[in-house]
Amino acid sequence: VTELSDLVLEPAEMAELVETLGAIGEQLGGGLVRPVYSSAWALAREQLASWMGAAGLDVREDAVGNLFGRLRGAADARTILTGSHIDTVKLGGKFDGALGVLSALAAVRALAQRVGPPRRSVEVVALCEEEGSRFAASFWGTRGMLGLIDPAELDALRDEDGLTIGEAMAATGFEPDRLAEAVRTDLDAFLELHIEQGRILFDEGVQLGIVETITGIISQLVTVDGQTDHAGTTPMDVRHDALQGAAEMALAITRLAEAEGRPLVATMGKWDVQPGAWNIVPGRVRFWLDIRHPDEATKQRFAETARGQCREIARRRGLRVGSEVLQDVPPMDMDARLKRALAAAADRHGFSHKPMVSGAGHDSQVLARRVPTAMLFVPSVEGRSHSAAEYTTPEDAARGATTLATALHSLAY
Ligand code: HGY
Ligand code: MN
Ligand code: MN
Repeated sequence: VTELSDLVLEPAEMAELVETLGAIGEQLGGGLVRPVYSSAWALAREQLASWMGAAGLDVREDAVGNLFGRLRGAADARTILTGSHIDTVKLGGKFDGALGVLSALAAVRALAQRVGPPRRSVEVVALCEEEGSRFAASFWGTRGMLGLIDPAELDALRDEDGLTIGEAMAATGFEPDRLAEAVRTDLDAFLELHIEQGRILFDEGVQLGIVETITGIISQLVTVDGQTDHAGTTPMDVRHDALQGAAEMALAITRLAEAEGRPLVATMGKWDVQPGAWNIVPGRVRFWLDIRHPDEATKQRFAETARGQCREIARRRGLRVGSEVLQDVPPMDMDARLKRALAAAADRHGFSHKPMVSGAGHDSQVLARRVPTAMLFVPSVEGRSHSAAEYTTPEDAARGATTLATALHSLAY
């Protein structure tokens, strides 16, 4: 019989895993750069594969670069999958994605070594790409598993050096034309542990979050075209300054979001100003607009209103404006049975928990389209994330991994 203590993971073990993996891709000034199909990404996967192998799991990678460690069950055919993404944002932290992969590894390793073979197979996954930080791919690994990658993306998605995602795959040993082989139809459940990336659990002193709904995200690339002119000789009233127009649009969108109120958020974190000379009136400005809301209709309505404001400002300033939708994922509810399994697991250890909405996007919101899915949050100190300041204490990480191990045990044995 399984003792509850068999399912307990210790803080020291989690800290060791996080620091070892977190060193791969870490920059001298702090922060991680570990985009998909990069050398740091390949090294991180090698480290994970070696841990998985040492734990006695069957190690496999698929056509897009997702890495799996399988604990084979007596009834082997179907799979309970658990994990998260291994890629990071530019100068990200050591926990976003990684802690979900490492908690899955630690949990399944504990089950393998302390409990023995499960009835139903359990698999750890390091999803190859979630962040869209190198290519505007977003959820590339998950979309590969669900057959949601359009082959046209292989030649269309380019990184800042102009390399296509297909070329980057080939350069890392993956064959783009074997994409379809990544599709899986054997998944019965997906559990993703993730840092909260907000500060609700931290502020309220609650130990775990059980996600009800993951917010919807629409990302658009807004292009404003005006006219380059001499900065010194062109009077303000005759300019067609793309930057002034784009700046007015950014302010208008911000005011719209403030008027809409929580939980809507709008962010314009990435800008490109051309030709980018201090003494030339900018002719073309592009900004990436990220809009999120847990209600689909509200999300779409806000995006449309924002587009209308941009058109109005462009007209008034004699500019042209266009927007291209880069990703548009709907909000997604998590699976009731799996949420109950997570809550019951937390209760068995006396860990406090609360239901939450995720303001961050996650692979789970895509996998949930085809597979019953649930997410477990652990606290982020001061809610910091997408930053080198991202931190989760070893004690909180251990509670998360222990809860995951306990929930997996209730599902697979
Ligand atoms: O942007 C997000 O919410 C996620 O970290 N990709
Ligand atoms: Mn992230
Ligand atoms: Mn993440």
